Amino acid sequence: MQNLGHTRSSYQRDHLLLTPDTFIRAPLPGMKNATAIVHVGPAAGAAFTQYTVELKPQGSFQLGDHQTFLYVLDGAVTALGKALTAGQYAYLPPGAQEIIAAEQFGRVAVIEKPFDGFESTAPAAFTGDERGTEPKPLLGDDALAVRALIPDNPAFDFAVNTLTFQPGASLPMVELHIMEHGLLMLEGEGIYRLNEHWYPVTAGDFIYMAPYCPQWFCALGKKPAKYILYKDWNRHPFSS
Ligand code: UGY
Ligand code: MN
Repeated sequence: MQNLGHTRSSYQRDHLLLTPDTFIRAPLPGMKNATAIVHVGPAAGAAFTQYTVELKPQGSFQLGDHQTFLYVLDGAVTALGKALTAGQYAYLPPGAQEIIAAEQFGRVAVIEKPFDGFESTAPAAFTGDERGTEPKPLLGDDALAVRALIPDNPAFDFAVNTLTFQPGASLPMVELHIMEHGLLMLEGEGIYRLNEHWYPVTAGDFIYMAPYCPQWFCALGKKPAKYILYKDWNRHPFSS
């Protein structure tokens, strides 16, 4: 734990890198035998919230008022009456009041976003399995596979994708866009460029990118690098 004051974590005007050595665990209201690592929220300027929940045996937590996306990282949890294991996920509309529970243990990535879609009501709840989603090459690059976990439907006001980079693969360009991102590194390692900083990143790290943060990634090492990525989507720029 003692790193003589050194960490890769960094908080800048338009991005945030949080590495596991700086994670602080605290339960959120309604959590039982569970704790949360809050990665980002309005306090850092984000229009969404992302946290990781760690559940012990008989652990549970209740969803808040906003629409929620859950992605199981480890273990097993029950949501919408289904047992979900690593790589499986669920979407819940606002006000679902769902209780997510683990019999043994679970680790879940949670994204919450106030609904701001084209339609007046949010889409219905659903569950899915990443293994059942079709990998699509990004801009024709077979070394970079994108899996969309949220249906391509304008009723949704955000997207969650996983991106898997073969060693040496990179984003085809430095991206600079109005959408913000929450990113959790799931596997492997690489270099993330965020604005004028180049960070070595590895599995377990979290990144927040504010609107217009210049961004680029290249996978290093001998194994693929993979991350799960939130972005606001299908929204007019006048939306809050
Ligand atoms: O979809 C995206 O904006 C994505 N390619 N960005 C990223 O990976 N930083
Ligand atoms: Mn992007």
